[in-house]
Amino acid sequence: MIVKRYIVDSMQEALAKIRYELGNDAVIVSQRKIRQKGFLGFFKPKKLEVTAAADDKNKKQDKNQPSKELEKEITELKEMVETLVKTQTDSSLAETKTSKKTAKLKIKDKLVESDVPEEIVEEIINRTRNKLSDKKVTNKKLEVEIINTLKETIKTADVDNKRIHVFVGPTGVGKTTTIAKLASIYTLYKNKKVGLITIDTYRIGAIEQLKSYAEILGVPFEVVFSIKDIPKILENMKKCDILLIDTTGRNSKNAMQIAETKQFIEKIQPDNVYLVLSMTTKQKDLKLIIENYNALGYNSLIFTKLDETEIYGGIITSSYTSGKPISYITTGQNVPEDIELADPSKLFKLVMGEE
Ligand SMILES: Nc1nc2c(ncn2[C@@H]2O[C@H](COP(=O)(O)OP(=O)(O)OP(=O)(O)O)[C@@H](O)[C@H]2O)c(=O)[nH]1
Ligand SMILES: [Mg+2]
Repeated sequence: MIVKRYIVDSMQEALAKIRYELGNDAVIVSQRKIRQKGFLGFFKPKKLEVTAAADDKNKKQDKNQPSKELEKEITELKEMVETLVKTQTDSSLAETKTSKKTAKLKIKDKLVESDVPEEIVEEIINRTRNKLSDKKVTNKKLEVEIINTLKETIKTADVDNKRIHVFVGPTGVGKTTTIAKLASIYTLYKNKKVGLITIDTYRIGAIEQLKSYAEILGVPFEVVFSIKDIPKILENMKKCDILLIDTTGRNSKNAMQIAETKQFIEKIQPDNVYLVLSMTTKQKDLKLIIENYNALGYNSLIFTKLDETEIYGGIITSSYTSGKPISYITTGQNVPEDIELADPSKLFKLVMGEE
């Protein structure tokens, strides 16, 4: 049996020493606080005296050779420290990675502020990233490229040279008013012979609304009550340079209504189908409308009521979802003043809040 006394500052220190010198099986025989010796001992903090005992066989064979247990513990400790360091490095690496990825892309904030749905924003950013051959681009470069993607997304189309135009879209977005504006411009400023047709016999007053514009402009006007009337009506209007055809506003979620309008369009065989969308529509709904109206094979977009909002993210949402060009934008109820040919750079500035 070996008995040893340790004067230490703490129990922790004592245990470490005992374990090291006497082994794991050592037992503490006693402990007490003692005052340090010497003149100044009184003023110094008390020390701890610990007495421990261990069997001879447990005594370390060689003070300089750590015991098996200690060796094991040291290895375990080493491993723990290594894992700790690794986890810390990993997480700080991950942090830098994500912070790089999500690091304030100003353009992203702009799009989100403009109510562009999150999934569209992410798609635009990912599409841009994939386009870049160098995957380790700086945020600055990525921003520039995203702006390019956005600019590419906003396409415009001049469909003035086409003859038969059908206007489709949800209820109340401004289809009839837009037709009246365009009919006035073609007649009064472009010297074209316009014919107005409506297949909207659904809503009370719809016929009269377009008819009154036709009368003011002095242009031919026809109502399609049934699909079978179409060939005859088109024949009646064969001398017109441009035919503008109004349709009933449809709830895009009603597939039956969409299918009904589709039958008319198939019979008319227009050169261009405009999908008329209001900028005041929520962008999640715009996305849905665009997808549901796909069945009608529209070629270009008209955005109305830009005067009624200050958030123009719908331009991106609609262009991105449809992939179709924008032909006109309308900015008020006045016929014919409040309509403009779509200008991509102006539209982009609107989205960015720079216009
Ligand atoms: N502020 C504003 N109002 C508009 C604009 N375009 C149309 N409107 C108004 O929106 C309302 C509906 O217009 P309509 O042309 O009847 O809409 P519609 O799409 O033909 O409607 P339905 O035939 O019922 O589906 C009217 O009060 C128009 O004056 C625009 O650009 N800005
Ligand atoms: Mg209408």
